[in-house]
Amino acid sequence: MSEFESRRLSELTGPLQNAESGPDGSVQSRRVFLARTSVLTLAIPGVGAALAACTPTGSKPADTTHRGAADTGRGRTPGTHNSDSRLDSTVLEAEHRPGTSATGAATAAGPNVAYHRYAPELPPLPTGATGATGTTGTTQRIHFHAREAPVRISDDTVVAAWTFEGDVPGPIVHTRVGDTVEFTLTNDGDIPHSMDFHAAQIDPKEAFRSVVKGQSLTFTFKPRFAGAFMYHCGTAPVLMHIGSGMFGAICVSPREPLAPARDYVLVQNELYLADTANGTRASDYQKMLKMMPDIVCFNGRPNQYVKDPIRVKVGDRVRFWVVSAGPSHPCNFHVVGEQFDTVYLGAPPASAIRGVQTFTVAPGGGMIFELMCDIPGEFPFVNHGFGHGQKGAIGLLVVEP
Ligand SMILES: [Cu+2]
Repeated sequence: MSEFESRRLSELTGPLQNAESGPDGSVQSRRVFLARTSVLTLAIPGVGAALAACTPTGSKPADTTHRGAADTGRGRTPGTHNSDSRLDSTVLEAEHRPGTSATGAATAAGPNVAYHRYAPELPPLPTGATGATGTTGTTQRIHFHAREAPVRISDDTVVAAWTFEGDVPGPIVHTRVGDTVEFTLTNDGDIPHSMDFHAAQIDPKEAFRSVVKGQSLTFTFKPRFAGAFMYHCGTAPVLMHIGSGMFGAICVSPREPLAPARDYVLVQNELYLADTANGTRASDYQKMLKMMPDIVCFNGRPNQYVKDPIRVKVGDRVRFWVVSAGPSHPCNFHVVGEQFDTVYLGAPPASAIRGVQTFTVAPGGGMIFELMCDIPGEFPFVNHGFGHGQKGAIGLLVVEP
């Protein structure tokens, strides 16, 4: 970043951080909040470019022969503008509390939403089936709907979430190096959303651009490297969209299978909560900026694997695919009473290190941790940054005889 850009960014972040409260503590002008947010996103390299690509002049014809090419035509009304950050003002102009995720669909019927445990098991690689969400040969077709919906994260808390497929995190995607992922996003939400796969090497201006309500976007890519990767909505402000639930894991296996193991996916995220009128909690953008989360958890729910542990047997190898979705904090992954015999710093099977107690997964990153369950017992897996562990980033691995 140049000195000019650096100075520009600091000029912009200052006012934004102070934009939330008026003299009486109420939220200040929605327009002021929005304007500053929009300008900030334009100042961030990549995000600004992505926004520019959302204009008609930024669109390019589809090139479906190129690896990672985006299909700009499917489901898209010709001439329709894609999102820019100004459209995110929907968040601020509706009847709900400004600067939160409390869009209408995200809060409707919130108190009546049922709790469910997020299944942490890595789904098997798709095999040969065909269909809307199946595979054809080595092509896996995936269709996600962006949807604003209430999600119960505990007995007493329902969050007005922005989701992929109605849950937080979104579905676990499992693919393989060199296979093709053909991904379609349809936006059923009120505000623009998008998809950014960290496992893809692709032109983000095309593939990761925002999609407005009722429209779809399709792109394809072939993962080059194995590993645990994050996916997330990249619509501005990205902080708000990740912080409101639009993230998940895409696990890429190497061509040569890894050693047999019990594979589990843990996506750590933070929640920054505000109250709404009907008791549903909403994600609070100003709290996100201050990076002081109310909850830090694995797979969207605090302490869910303490209440309902992950269970394996003595002799099992356990492989954790750990993704740190943030939006802002890392996961310092540790299993109490155990040691990782293998941690892959990069793509497995290369870059393995041995005999590890704790390793930090950066926000927006993912790593694979393996251990052998030689003895029975209850082994807590935690974010060993215990301010986060205390807020819900803890679970139990129960090793049965
Ligand atoms: Cu979004």
